[in-house]
Amino acid sequence: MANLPDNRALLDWVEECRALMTPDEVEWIDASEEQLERLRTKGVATGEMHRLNPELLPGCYYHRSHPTDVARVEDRTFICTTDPAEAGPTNNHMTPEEAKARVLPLYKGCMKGRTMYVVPYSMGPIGSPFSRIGVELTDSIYVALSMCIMTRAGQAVLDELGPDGDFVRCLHSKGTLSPEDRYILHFPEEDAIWSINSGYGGNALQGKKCFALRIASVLGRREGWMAEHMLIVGVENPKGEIKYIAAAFPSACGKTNLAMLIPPEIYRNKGYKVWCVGDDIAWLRIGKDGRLYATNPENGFFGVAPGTGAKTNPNALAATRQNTIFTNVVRNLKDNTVWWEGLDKNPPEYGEDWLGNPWNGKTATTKGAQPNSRFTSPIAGCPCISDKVDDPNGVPISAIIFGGRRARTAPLVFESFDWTHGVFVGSALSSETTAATQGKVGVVRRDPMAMLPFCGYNMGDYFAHWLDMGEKLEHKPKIFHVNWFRQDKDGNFLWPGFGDNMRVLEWILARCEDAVPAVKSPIGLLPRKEDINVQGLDLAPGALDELLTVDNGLWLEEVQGLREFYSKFDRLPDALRAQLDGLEARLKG
Ligand code: OXD
Ligand code: MN
Repeated sequence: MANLPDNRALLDWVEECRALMTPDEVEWIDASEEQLERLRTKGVATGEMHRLNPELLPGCYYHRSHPTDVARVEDRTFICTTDPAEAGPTNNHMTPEEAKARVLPLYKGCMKGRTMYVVPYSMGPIGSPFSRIGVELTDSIYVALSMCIMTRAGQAVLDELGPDGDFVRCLHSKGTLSPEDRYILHFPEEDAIWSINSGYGGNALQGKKCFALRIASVLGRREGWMAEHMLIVGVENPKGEIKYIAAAFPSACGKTNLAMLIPPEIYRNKGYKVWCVGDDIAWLRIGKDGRLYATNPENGFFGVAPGTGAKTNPNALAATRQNTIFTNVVRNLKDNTVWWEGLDKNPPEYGEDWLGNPWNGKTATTKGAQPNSRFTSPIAGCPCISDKVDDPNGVPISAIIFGGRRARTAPLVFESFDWTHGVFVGSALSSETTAATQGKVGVVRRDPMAMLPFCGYNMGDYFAHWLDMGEKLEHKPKIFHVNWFRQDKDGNFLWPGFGDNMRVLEWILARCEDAVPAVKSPIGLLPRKEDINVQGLDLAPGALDELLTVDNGLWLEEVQGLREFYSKFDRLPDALRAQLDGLEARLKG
């Protein structure tokens, strides 16, 4: 039994929501092992979850979401502010009144026959000045258990909250799972989140995108810090010094892989190591010493399963070998384990696909795992986890990296001229669709700072906030752009990626220490060819030259595309428009 604090605001709100949704029971989550085990057993009994092989996958469970409910629903995601201009041109908007009028009737009585779980959780180490508390009410055991993996949840959070502590009010119900009535609503004026009719993680585990990005971005602007869609990684050199990097890539561009990179053998032999602090979200603040500090507000990984294998990311795979909940992957009925495309070359013959149909991996013509199938794993299970993940002050950031998937335009790496130019580079972040995902190569999707679906306020103001943070930072991290996905004329990748991205990180960190010179180009500072270590790499002849080439013609097209994108924003800071003009002039120059 949880020990409840005498927090009137919390107790009144829980009672108000109970009266609205009328669950049969209310259970407070203290996250004791005894309670969690009872919930797992209940989840198995109701069929919500299936217990996997305790020898091969100890503490692991299998879950399926509804087939119409397998991804974030951006068209059903709203920022609910009194003034639509506060949500800005890149978000869906409803006023709080409109949103509540539409959704309150859906919540009415929606938990009848169910238990309402009250999940107190902390984003960030409990008690850190960086951290924030949320309380999620949910009628899903899967959500309650997943929140206990993804966040620090339970009694310690209630104790931290105490009688006067403030919290983000998070309301979730599976409802009927009806897609037409599915809503993901954010109320930044009252620090509240409501989602209904989805059980999918990105919509229902509200600590992640809803709180730690959309609501937190608003808090950050108000209070002078930043919530970003960034991994955090530490690179240890042979002297034992660790430098930290934060990097923003749009979804499906390899954030988790970079966060858990294994350096190539020549680096490992010299003593280089890489430590993962986080793979998806960074909260960034200015420290007393005038540097930028980052914490990972999460406590687990909500990773895409397909493509995660012993070659691509052995550290992520190791994290999934215990205490993990798998969603929508293949069930191997022979040994009661799981499988997905890209795990290994040995799919089960006697399996069940993500829809629950019999599936034989040796003869199947359809994919067994849903392409967005997931694992929810505790961060502690990752072999390269940094010993700083629980540090209340976070880690000092030496470099910020933006990255996208561009076949031709962006070079392997470049450095921005200064902070303002770096903010411009982030605002221009984009990725191209690939043949594999869309059937059409080269369609550019603009995704500023990889935050397009996650910025909780007007993106013009968000750019201004970035510029303002730069003004306040006495020691600014350098800002870089990378592109692991450059292709030759025949569509072959020029760069091997994965562990070999260490070679680029080495250049980036050398630049942060002014240890190597760089070459000025119209778009930024490029490496000299000899400063990228290619020892032991089997690059095609001329590949490195091509990787470092800037094609002025293509970049002038990029300027046009960006001008069009910028025309959406009525609150675009002048400094960014000036940067765009400056880039055009240099390219024409
Ligand atoms: C995620 C995403 O799930 O970016 O992390 O979509
Ligand atoms: Mn993400």
